[in-house]
Amino acid sequence: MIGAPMIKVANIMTNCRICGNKIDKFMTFGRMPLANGFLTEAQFKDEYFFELAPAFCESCHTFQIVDQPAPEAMFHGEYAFFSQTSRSMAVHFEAFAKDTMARRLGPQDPFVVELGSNDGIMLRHFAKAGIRHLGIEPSANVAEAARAQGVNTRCAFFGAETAREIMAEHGQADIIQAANVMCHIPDLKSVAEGVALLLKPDGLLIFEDPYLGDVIRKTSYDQIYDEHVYVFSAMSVARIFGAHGLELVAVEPQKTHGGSMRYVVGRKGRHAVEASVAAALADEKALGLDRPETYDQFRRDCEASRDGLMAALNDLAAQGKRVVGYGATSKSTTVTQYCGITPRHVEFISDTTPTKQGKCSPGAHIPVKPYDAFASNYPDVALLFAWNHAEEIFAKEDGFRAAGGRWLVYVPEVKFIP
Ligand code: DWN
Repeated sequence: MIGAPMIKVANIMTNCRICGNKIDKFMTFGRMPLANGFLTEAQFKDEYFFELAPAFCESCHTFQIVDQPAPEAMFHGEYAFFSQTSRSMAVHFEAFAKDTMARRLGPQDPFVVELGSNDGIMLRHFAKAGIRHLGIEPSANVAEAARAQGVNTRCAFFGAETAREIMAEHGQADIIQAANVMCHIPDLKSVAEGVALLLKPDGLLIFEDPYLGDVIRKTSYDQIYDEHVYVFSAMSVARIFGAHGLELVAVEPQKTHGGSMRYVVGRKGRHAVEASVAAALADEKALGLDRPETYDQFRRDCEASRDGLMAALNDLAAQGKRVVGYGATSKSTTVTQYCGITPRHVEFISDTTPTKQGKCSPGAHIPVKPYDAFASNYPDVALLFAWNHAEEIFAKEDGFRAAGGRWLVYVPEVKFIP
């Protein structure tokens, strides 16, 4: 655990966080460190581990991890992830902000709140347009980065209490947005309560997160890690917010993070429910997201993916090939730890985030180096941990391919490119 108080408490759930039904893990990814717990050698001895094991609630169909480290252990003053490290995500968030402004925002002095506003990557567009806004961000360092760009930011976790404080200061919100945030919050009841308080009568909550349908279809098991306590579906979102007088009124699939879903939620009966909701629910039923057999199959798919990736990496090691990881993602912690990838397989991981460089990856302790280390001495193979940014990365890495380099990917299947 880096830069945070030594909180070793994990929240082990035997009951669903949403409906209270009994839950049990359907598989385990084993002993896991914090996904963003990049560390120095001196910190190896104090490294925090927990068991990463997902469960599916047979009653409300919410996919969740059983054991989660305390939020303060994961989100703190030295949080390693900054949204602005990917150009395509910056483009995506600008489009998200502009779509909200064009289609969802009323004309009269609207007020927009963003939960988990990170470094202000989305809210800065509202700030630029002169729209009243407030970001709620629990990690002090990223909140500061947002303020430096003129984005009003409060350093806090969001819940009913914070909602009351915001209302007292600014009034109710027209829009509450969140991107890749809701799935991080264990106490969603408090968030839904806060949303129900803070939203104007015709206001909307619009949020997006990695989509369970894509995780199951693509075996992208690396979306499961400490920070992602939930992986949502339309089924689970309808149920979670439905219990608080709110209703799912639209869903919009997104390409980001290997397949995400944007959910639009309003007060019950205040908005027409779009056809996209019924279509998504039918699609999820057809995919079996409400059936335990689907998750048994997912476990087998994860094992096959792990075996395929390790066969490829062991083969490369036996041939004496140089393999370098590309992107020290949070997701890669699940992959390295579950599969058993070590510095013997992957020499180092190249990453453009200064706070990760010079440290080692959590658990596997693979050194993280600046991009120059990759570009100045291309390896034989680059293991694409940042597979969700493949389009952006492939477009700028012609030189690596021209030098004979190959990509190794594992989502949706283990394969070499070209
Ligand atoms: O939900 C979450 C998502 C949105 O972001 C968080 N819990 C944490 C984080 O997850 P992640 O670390 O898996 O996200 P990314 O966007 O897949 O991380 C990409 C990593 O790769 C960053 O560390 C930056 C790096 N990178 C790079 O070195 N070169 C990225 C690109 C595009 C590049 O060209």
